[in-house]
Amino acid sequence: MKTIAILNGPNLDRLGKREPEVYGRTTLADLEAALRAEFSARGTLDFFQSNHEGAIIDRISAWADARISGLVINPGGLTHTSVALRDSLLGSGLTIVEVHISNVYRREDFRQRSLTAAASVGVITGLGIEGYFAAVRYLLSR
Ligand code: DHK
Repeated sequence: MKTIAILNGPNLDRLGKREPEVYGRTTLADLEAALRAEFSARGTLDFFQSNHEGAIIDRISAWADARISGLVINPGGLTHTSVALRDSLLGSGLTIVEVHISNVYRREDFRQRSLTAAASVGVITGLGIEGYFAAVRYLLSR
């Protein structure tokens, strides 16, 4: 069975409460339950959320060592700022899909640069939580 990791970065623990007009009303717990319901027959899903850059990088290293089949990452604000996260992703050797709930190209200029996207095979932005489903589906089908 393939293992797909789903990693959410800073502030995504507040999904459903945080700016619902931008990020929707689904909580992270509900999203994770819905992903499990959809995909658990086809693969093992391993979820992680942290507001701490170092904890995120440590987890990526562990997944890299475990040679999991794929990683879905929404790096939150670290997308636009973190060289360390970019280096971690590039060095992991993992197959990665970057997801953004909102369409970052319709928002502030600073959101239109992703330092992390170069580590991924593709980026999904603006499809709401559906982006996570599309990303997992893609990684399971490879
Ligand atoms: C989530 C965040 O927390 C922001 O910092 C990004 C992304 C966009 C999202 O759309 O999921 O800029």
